[in-house]
Amino acid sequence: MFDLVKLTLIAGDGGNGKVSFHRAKFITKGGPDGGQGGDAGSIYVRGSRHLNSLQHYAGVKRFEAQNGQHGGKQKQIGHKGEDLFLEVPVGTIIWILAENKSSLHHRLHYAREGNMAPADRLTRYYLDKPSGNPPPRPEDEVRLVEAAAQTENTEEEEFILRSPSLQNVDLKKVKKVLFTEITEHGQEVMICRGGIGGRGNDSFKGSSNTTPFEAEYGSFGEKKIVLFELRLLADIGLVGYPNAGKSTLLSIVTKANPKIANYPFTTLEPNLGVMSVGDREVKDVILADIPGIIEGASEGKGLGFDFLRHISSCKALLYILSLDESVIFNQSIPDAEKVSLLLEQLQILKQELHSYDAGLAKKKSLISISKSDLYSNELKQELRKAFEKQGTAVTFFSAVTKEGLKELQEQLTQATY
Ligand SMILES: Nc1nc2c(ncn2[C@@H]2O[C@H](COP(=O)(O)OP(=O)(O)OP(=O)(O)O)[C@@H](O)[C@H]2O)c(=O)[nH]1
Ligand SMILES: [Mg+2]
Repeated sequence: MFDLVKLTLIAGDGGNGKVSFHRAKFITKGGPDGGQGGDAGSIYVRGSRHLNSLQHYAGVKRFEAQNGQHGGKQKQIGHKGEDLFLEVPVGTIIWILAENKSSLHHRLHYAREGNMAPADRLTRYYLDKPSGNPPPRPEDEVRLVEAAAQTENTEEEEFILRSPSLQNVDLKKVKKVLFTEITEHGQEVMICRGGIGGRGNDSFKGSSNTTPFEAEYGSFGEKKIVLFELRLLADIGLVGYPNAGKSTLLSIVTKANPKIANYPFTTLEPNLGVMSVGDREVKDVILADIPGIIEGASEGKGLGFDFLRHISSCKALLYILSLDESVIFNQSIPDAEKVSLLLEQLQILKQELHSYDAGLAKKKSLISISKSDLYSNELKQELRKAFEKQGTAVTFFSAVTKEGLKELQEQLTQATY
């Protein structure tokens, strides 16, 4: 699944102002007439409901908007550079990994939407003879976001900063800054502002300076290295150990067709399914089946837990607890121990979620025990009591006998309100 891409976005630079003087037959000492440079193109991100992955960014990773053209003689203003629009699916979150000075400046001082500051003119004036080309503008630089904002960098950040290109940066080591979230179809956000055109020498004339050799460089456009992250927009996240029956549940209550098998970590990437419940008023509830979580997932065990971001915007979670058949049918393990194993499983799952994101662990949640066809009535009774004692109701369900499924579907629907 293509749900994470790193892109380099470069807005155009503003065109330089021109230094020139009016020349015509019989006029040898005309006034300054150097035109202003054109404003550059900006880069926008636009939400689209017709997209459901970031697949279309698999190839090209670098996007540039047009520069503004330089100003000309006879007060000619340079052409404006064209804007660039990047379409992303609704649900895309945009992070900044690195940026140039004008982006940093803009973000720190004016980063309120709808409150666009005039682009900074950090490298401003140049002096020139009317005939020649302006001296080359000083180089722009791109730095890592957090590192640029800090006064002291760690050794690691220093190392990254020194790297000539930031292309090979390990994303896990970079502190990223949230830029925006695209939540609606048609939503447009300017992500890299184009530079503005520099003024030509015509703008610098005055009573004390009738022959200004002074003009402005166009300002730098914003450059950013960004991360587009697509989060699935699901109502309910299914959370459980590997092999608990999460994908099986999804396949029964929705039309989704996930891979199901009798070994752990069958599911490697999240699956979505739509559950339509209700007789008169049908409500669609989107379920997200994710890979299994084990103790130590937060330390990278199993498949880790990066995929948890897909359920971070869910309205509720369904914990699916399960015991291995070899445990359930093992006569030498007393029921009391099986009970505590399941109680403990819930604690571990919650802990792992908590270490990913404290908010996630606090979400509204339902507790269920899968594969109820394998449990004796006595054991079920004891489990019910034990969970109730802890203040949690537990629902048993089975994909084999269909026990509890209707009840569970109703509870899940209710939980989305
Ligand atoms: N007896 C019984 N077996 C079940 C039930 N539900 C699922 N299973 C079996 O349990 C095994 C695991 O099912 P999955 O749905 O793949 O489990 P999962 O939680 O998605 O597993 P991972 O993707 O590895 O995390 C499969 O062999 C299923 O056939 C059930 O209600 N009763
Ligand atoms: Mg699965």
